[in-house]
Amino acid sequence: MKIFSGIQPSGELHIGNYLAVITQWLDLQEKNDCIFCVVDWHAITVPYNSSILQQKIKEVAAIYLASGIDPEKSTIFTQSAVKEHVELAWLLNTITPVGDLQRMTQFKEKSAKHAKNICAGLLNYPVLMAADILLYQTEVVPVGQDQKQHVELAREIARRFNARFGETFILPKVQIMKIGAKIMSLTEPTKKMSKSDPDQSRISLFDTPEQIKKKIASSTTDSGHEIKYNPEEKPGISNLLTIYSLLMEKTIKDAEKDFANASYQTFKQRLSELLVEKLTPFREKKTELAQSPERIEKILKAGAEKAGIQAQATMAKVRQAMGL
Ligand code: AQP
Repeated sequence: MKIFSGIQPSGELHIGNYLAVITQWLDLQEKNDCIFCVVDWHAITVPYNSSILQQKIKEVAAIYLASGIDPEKSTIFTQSAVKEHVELAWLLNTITPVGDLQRMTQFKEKSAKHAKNICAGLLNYPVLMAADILLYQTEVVPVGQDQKQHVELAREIARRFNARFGETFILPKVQIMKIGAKIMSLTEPTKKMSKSDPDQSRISLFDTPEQIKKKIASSTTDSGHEIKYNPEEKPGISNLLTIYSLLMEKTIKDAEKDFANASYQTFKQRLSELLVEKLTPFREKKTELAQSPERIEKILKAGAEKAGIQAQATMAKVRQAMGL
């Protein structure tokens, strides 16, 4: 199967990105034709620091590699290195109703967050994402819960294009985790953990053991003392239990049993130790990769060449279908 997914170089990647998305990629890359992109054109739809964008792109690529994404098996590249993404996005803009874009949850949330800076690019973000997906005739798009709506819109755009101009695109399907598709903020557990929110609200993949311990110890929990999964009544504990069960590869029920008579404090201590143990290889690999930036550049360049060939083939079909 053809798989496409990406992450924006827009801040510090966190365990939500890893547990909900990158772990899916690791499974999928074994038996599928996978493309994993660093989606830099998406990251510039909200205010950003241009002087560190290149560094952030390399950091995200380093995380892909540190997580176990294998450039021999999967294609890894930077979105802006394959210009066909913007060409297709423009063409798809011409068949996408503005109303569809205005009702997107992410557009509403991000325009509220950046009220003084709502650019047309933010509204058109899902069209660029549709182009990313459709350019590679993608069948499955593994993402977190918050991106499900955008993948469904990409499918609808493909369906509309095919109906108007003839069969051109495969209709992509979304794939999300049954548990953990939305990891919540540590400080406000009814909101999703986000790269661009304050540091104490998330566990970043490169956090030190001290930072991890401090963040988990001060994470918001709920009244009561039972370690039980109940997102409505106990959002904080339920979120921590979800993280624990995914890291331990256990069911939520088994995770609850591990802490049947334990206090919140004991549970938090155990979770901190587990996170330290699981995240240490990320920091080590990052240090190792930082010493050979040319390796990442080489992988991204080779990936862009490979992706470019596929993108050009799709664009030839699209231009012909549209009479261009
Ligand atoms: N909290 C989360 N839980 C589960 N999955 C998540 N994803 C993001 N946050 C969570 C998934 O990670 C992938 C990459 O996300 P993105 O770079 O496209 O950015 P985003 O969805 O806008 O997430 P962020 O972290 O909140 O970034 P900023 O703050 O830059 O907007 C996606 O598949 C996403 O679903």
